[in-house]
Amino acid sequence: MHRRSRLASTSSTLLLGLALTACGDDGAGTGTEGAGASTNSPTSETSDPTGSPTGTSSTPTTDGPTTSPTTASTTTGPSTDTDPSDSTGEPADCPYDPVEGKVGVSLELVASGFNHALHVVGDPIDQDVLYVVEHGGTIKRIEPGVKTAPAENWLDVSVLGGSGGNEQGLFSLAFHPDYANNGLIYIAHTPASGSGAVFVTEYSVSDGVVDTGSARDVIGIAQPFGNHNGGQIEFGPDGMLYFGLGDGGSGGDPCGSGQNGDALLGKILRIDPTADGNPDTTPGCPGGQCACSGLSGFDYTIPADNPFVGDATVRDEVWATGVRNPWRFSIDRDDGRMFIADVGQDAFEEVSVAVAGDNLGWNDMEGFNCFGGGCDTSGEPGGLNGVGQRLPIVAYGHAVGQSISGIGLYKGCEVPGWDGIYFYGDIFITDVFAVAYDGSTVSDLGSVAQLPDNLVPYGGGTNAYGDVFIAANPNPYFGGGPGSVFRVAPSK
Ligand SMILES: [Ca+2]
Ligand SMILES: [Ca+2]
Ligand SMILES: [Ca+2]
Repeated sequence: MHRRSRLASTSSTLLLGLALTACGDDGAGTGTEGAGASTNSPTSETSDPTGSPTGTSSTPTTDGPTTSPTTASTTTGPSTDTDPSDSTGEPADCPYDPVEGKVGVSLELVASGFNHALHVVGDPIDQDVLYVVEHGGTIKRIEPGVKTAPAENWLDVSVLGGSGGNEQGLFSLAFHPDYANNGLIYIAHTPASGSGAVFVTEYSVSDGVVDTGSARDVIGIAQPFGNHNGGQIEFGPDGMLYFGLGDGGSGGDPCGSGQNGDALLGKILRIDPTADGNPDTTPGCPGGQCACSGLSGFDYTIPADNPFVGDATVRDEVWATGVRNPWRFSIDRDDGRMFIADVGQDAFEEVSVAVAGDNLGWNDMEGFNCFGGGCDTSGEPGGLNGVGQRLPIVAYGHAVGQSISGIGLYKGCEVPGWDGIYFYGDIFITDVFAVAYDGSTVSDLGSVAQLPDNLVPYGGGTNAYGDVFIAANPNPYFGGGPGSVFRVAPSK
């Protein structure tokens, strides 16, 4: 397969493109050739994906090539927190002295000692408090200034999400938009059996304590294979809950989920988790190797303005179709666009920016290329191809990385010039990449920082201030050792 160059244009007049500089020397031996400080990486030449894993690809996976990350250009800084929290849930005044103009990235260590950190979420009320989701089913509450993961768990659902496989367990946490009043939180996880489905479960919190007896499964979707569980949940600025689901697993989407409108697998869903009194069921899978039974006993509300309401060919819960394994995504809190880091098969990893009703192409396409059979490769990055499928804004081949992992969309007050920059990485390399997309022009900023100590990004998240945090773990995933959380900060 010939990889056509699909490098995005970078306008020198773009605020976003100018406002961030790559920081640190992306030296030799990173396995990220071409992924340095240029404006067109990691979409560097990747037509020779030698070293890519054989067989099915999954994420997180441990069968990728050994990488040799470089040392980091990382600074650790003091806690930047003041105490601007209020009781309204509204973002407080900026706790930082804003930095104007062109500024590089440093990775500020927040806290260490986590057991496979995957997701970082800010407390909507106590805005200087972070919650760190750990893969095995625990969530740690991190008070300002705390540098080591506390032994105490804020929530322990390890009994729910069996983590015997590297794609099973607890995936993400979301606070209800009206959390200050209703105390509701949501988690996404696999069931106690470890695989076979992905669930979103609601809990109520009072006086900061989770009532584990309040658990209510909002929605669950059966999976024919153990991998590609997706698992990101996040509320959008519209107050709705977005839920990313992988294609059901194995490799190559053998069940055809991505382009099957009757399936909820291979989709981004949009629901109101509030029960409306009408019971809901979710579909099973086709037969054969793709056999799985539908699930029932849920009650959520399908928003009347969902893009496929009224379209009998796609289920009403669906917001976007054609994703493979949207392990991490971030919603733009200003306009509702979704930046999706969609894990590729054996050739390309991609970032796409979706709006309601989009078809993101899988499994007709992998990145900008056809997967398996024919497809339409016309169109510009971020735009539509000739059959109406949304193309990525950036993609990179498996000579760069093997499994993309989204980190977060910057909306912070500290560096106004970074507004709208999406940070992402790959679980096989230490790089932190950055890209922005204003709806017409892609600003591919390439590698802007390196994680220290051979840590790699498994995910991240944001807080009420719009800061971006990185959940980093040792590479390889099961090689042992604790993970850390970093804040994306301006270099001093
Ligand atoms: Ca219902
Ligand atoms: Ca429909
Ligand atoms: Ca795609």
